[in-house]
Amino acid sequence: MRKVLIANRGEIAVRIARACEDAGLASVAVYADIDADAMHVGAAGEAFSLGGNSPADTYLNIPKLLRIAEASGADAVHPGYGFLSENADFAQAVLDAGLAWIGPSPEAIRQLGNKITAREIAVRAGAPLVAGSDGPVASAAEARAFAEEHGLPVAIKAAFGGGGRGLKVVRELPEVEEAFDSAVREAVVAFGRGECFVEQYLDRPRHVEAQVIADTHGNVVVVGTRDCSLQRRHQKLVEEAPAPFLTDAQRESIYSAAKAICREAGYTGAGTVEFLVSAGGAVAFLEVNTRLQVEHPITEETSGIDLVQEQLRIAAGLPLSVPADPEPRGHSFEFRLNAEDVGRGFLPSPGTVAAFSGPTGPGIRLDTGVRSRSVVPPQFDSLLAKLVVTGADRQQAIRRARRALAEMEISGLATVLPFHRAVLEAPEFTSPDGLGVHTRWIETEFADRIPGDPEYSSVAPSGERRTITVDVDGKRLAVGLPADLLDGWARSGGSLSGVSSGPDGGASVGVDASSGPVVPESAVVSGMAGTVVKWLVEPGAAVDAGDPLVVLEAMKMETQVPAHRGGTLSSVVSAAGGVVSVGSVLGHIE
Ligand code: MV4
Repeated sequence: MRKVLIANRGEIAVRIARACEDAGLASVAVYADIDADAMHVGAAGEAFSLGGNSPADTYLNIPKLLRIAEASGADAVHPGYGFLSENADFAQAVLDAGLAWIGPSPEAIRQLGNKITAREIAVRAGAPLVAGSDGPVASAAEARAFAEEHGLPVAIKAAFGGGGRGLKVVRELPEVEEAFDSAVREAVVAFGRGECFVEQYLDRPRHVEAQVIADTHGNVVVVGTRDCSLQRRHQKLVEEAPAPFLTDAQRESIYSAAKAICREAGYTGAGTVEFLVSAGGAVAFLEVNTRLQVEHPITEETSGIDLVQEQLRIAAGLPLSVPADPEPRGHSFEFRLNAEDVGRGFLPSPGTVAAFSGPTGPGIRLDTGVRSRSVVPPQFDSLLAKLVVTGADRQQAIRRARRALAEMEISGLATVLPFHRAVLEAPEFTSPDGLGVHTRWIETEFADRIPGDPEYSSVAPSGERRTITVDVDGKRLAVGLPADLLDGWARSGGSLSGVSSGPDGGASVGVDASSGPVVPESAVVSGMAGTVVKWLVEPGAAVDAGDPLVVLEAMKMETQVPAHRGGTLSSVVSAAGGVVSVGSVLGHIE
């Protein structure tokens, strides 16, 4: 192996180019037109244009990548993460072209990429698992039978799901049918295959994963654990290593299951075995990611092992440079620096980075794909850089992270920096006595503590104000608020036309028509832009507040809109197939 083609962009392409240089290997970058001046292009020894700007024309285009590999004289391909990294056909095409593939075998990618066969491997390996269906379920009736036998809640999952697509949680038996149909529809739209399976659902778990490396000589090493519970809508935001507050028995179970699964799958390369740790402490295998992950640096910092170097060694047929599972040393956090506007529901905010200036000093590592004046195009991932902070223990790392995030400066576009600074003030996260966060914590308990970025957020006022009425302890008050604030709330999933009051008589909000658009109390308002898939209720039917009314689809994910109040569905304004935007009236409940 002498020259590596890097089939990726951004910070991970820079990271791989550095590893090649450190290993004495030449490297080749590829770039979309818009990335011609991007940082990853200069980081590699040479660079070739892909031509075009869509993902399909560039970093996902297998023929173009193979042609550039040949033209450049590359003898190996590193796919990074995302794009083609878990595409078994690409891995096979690379091997068929006589090149080394820096990743697991196409067969291992295929077996573990299908969550049904991955589960079968985990069963054979003796890994801890929640109860699940034996292979795919053929019908909603089979899914219902599973729920009747094992109890609720259950998760209906697409075999080829990912990023939350094709995942439906069922808490009441009558919901099984619609959830099953929805999971199958989503999976067909997103992956072209609708197979689904069913599992017992664990509520509020932590997400703990094991980093493994395996060579072609039969050596498998667990390099460490990570806790990745701080996610929003299946996008990780903060990760830490090693996973804190695990008992010895939990850690032992994760290490031995991760190794047994890799051996059973004939796995080689770097990979991640994911587990859920339930509130009660039970460990359950979830899935295997057959790639280098975004959060690999925190494991590198707490193990002293360069995971990309190990990937290069494994692909070259060398044994691991690591004799045994290393003991973790110190504690690391990773903060993903995404160009997203926290105040607008984490809306991607492409543009140009005006200034980019990172912290320095003890315990700081900044893996970046951008610098001052870099262009952040809208068609690719919004991850700009990763701030990795390490301390001797978790508390020192937290104090260092506060300091590092205060020093970090990114201007010109909105980033998630205000979110990270707020997380480090949350006692559930920083407490030395235990981890009070779980995989849905950001969207639930933390949701109303997420600040906007005053410089970029939608709350930068348009000047328009709207009056809403609220009940406070049963007393009706009129409150004038910036219209942008109410719109932002609607965008993040709230309903403009009304929120039901809690049993304790909490505030109920309705829009009064004193200024701005008039939305009658009867209106079911869309909190998102998307397409109407189907109505779950016929016009004329009685509904209770909270009943699921209509299914919307956006970005290949389905969402149910609940009734904002009880009454009769008097009319449907947006029928199935209709395209709606934020604030569109879907129908009326009289
Ligand atoms: C689960 C689960 C609870 N119980 N399976 C979400 C993505 C998909 N790949 C698997 N996911 C989950 N599967 C059972 N049996 C909870 C989740 C889940 C989740 C998992 C990891 C990290 C974040 C998550 C957020 C919501 C749900």
